[in-house]
Amino acid sequence: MINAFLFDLDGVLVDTAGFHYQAWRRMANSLGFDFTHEFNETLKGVSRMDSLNRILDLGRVKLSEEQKLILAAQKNSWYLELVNQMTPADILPGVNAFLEQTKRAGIRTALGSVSKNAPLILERVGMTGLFDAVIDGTKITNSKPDPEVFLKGADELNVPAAQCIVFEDAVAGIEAAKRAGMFALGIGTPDVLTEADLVVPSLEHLTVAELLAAVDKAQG
Ligand code: G16
Ligand code: MG
Repeated sequence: MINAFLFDLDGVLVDTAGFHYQAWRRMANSLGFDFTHEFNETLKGVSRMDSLNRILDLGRVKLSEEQKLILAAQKNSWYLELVNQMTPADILPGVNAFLEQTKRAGIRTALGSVSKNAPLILERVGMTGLFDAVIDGTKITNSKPDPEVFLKGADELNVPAAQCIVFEDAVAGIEAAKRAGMFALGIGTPDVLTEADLVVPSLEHLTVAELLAAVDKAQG
């Protein structure tokens, strides 16, 4: 029995995953190195400072904590230049229809994002107030793959973990969902999201009824 859907933000509801990639690459380039799309996959769902540390390790750049904070702020301001241009047209295909079906089915919803910018993004795309609970980077101490963000979401909704489906585009997010004891729906490709219970390319060609039927079948 499924009673709640927990949605990741970046890469599931809106395409800010591409904005993070652009801004981090701009920062790496300014330090004299670059990174690939494959490496970027390992950053998705990972907090700002953890992402920065991983990128600096890759480029073999050693900096003081103070210099790191300056770089993280620079990356965030480049990222926000892109976010501030967002409009409701930036909601990914199929998302609005899927959320309407979710409401009609009486399923509770939460946002589960480690981004500190999540409230701003929701506002830019006109989604503020749409979720029954919002867990963002200001409410958690551990970033994905730690399950904290999804456990807090389920807790605020008062729904047991086993009755939740997590919607995720990130390897770290799928791991967080599984560690939380939830069904993990991957948005992307099965070769990247290998630990997901089910993977679809986007929400565009999936209905709530189809998803619930697939979960029923998977759970026997
Ligand atoms: C997102 C992104 C990550 C980003 C993190 C922190 O997580 O996937 O790439 O580093 O948030 O974002 P910010 O710098 O805006 O606080 P999620 O959980 O929404 O996928
Ligand atoms: Mg994501």
